[in-house]
Amino acid sequence: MPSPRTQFSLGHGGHQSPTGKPRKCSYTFLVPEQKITGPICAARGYSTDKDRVTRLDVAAVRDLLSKQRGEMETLKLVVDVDGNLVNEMKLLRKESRNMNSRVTQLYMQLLHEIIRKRDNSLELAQLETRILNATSESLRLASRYRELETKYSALSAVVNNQSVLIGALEEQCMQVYSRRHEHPPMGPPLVQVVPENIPVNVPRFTNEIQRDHNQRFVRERGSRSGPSPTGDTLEVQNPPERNFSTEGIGPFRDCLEAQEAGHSTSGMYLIRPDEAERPLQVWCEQDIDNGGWTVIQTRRDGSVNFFRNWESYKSGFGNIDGEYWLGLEGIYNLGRQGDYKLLVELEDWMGKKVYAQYSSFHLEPQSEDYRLRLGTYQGNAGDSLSSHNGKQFTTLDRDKDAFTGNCAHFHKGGWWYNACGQANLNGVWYNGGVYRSKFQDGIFWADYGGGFYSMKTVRLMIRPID
Ligand SMILES: [Ca+2]
Repeated sequence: MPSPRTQFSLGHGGHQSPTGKPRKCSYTFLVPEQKITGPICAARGYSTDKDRVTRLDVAAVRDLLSKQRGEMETLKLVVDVDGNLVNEMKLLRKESRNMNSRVTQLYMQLLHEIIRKRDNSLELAQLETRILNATSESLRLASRYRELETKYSALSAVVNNQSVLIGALEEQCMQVYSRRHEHPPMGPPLVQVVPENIPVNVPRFTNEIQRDHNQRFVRERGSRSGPSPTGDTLEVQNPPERNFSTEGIGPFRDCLEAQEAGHSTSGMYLIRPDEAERPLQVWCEQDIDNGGWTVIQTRRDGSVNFFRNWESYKSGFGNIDGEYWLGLEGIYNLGRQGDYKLLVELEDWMGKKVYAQYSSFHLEPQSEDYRLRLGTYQGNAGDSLSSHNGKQFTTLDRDKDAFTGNCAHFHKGGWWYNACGQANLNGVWYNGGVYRSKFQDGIFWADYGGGFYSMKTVRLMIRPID
């Protein structure tokens, strides 16, 4: 770039200096600075031509461009339409695929359903078969049960007959070996009641009997003669043990009065009936059937011997919190002070309890041998006591029954025997229910279990009529 003033220097030869040497001249041109306002072009002529062509071209190209643009638009539209079609196609394809898979799914479902239905129908058929089998099985069991019932009846009859036979044979043996000339006593007819209710258990023949009297009874059984009717092998000569004490709450007229006085728990109470000479200890049952029940007899474990004489049965014996007999005089005194009803509670060896209730109950005085007076029966144990209604009390040493012999001897207890009885609740306590004995001497209630089924527990209780 030149400075604002460009210097041009020109050399001039030929001149020489006075010193003999050629002289040199120099010129300096000052050129004013020229202002350049436009572009400096190196080849201006050619550019001008080119510029003119380009404008035409530009117009043409613009035309072309706009045409092409229009075509592009058209194409774009076409492309758009095509794109939409493609998309639609894609969607349709997708839908078709979905439909296919749905159809497959439905087909599988249908197959599954068909299989399931087939399974169901198979199961149904199996169930039907099973029901048919069960029905035939139950029919078979029912007929088997009937057979067993028949067998049971037959066996009961056999047991009864065999007992009679054994008795007869024993008597014959006794005649032969003891050379006794008098006829031995024949037993009373056996109870032949086929009870409506048979305690369900495995019949178990047992000779286990009352605990504290096992020895004696075994000995008696060993001799095969039974206890003598005179009872000299029993406790007749001994005063009966009795642990009745004067302890207890009371005295009240009876257990209902005790209950009404606010004593609502079952237990030992002291009572003194109106005409009684002395108070008596009793067990009051305040829990069942509204309470107020005076228990006059209990059997439950064979701990007390009930094969006793008249005096024992008159005055009572046993343990109030165990087995006991209140005493005929006491029961008589209770019964004469009001109107009483009687409840007999029986429990079999399966633990099932049944009841017999009599609408009224009292005893006649000793001068009438404590004759039993009963009202009408209701309950689920069966009525095995009404046949004893109006009968006097019989013990080993006081025969007031209708039988030629002494029923107390055969049934081994004291009771209002007829000839002899449908009930023997003061008999021998046998363990296990069904027992084997020469006579029907167990604690039986003929309408519940028959004559050779001994109850597990028994309670006789009385309560004033509401
Ligand atoms: Ca008699």
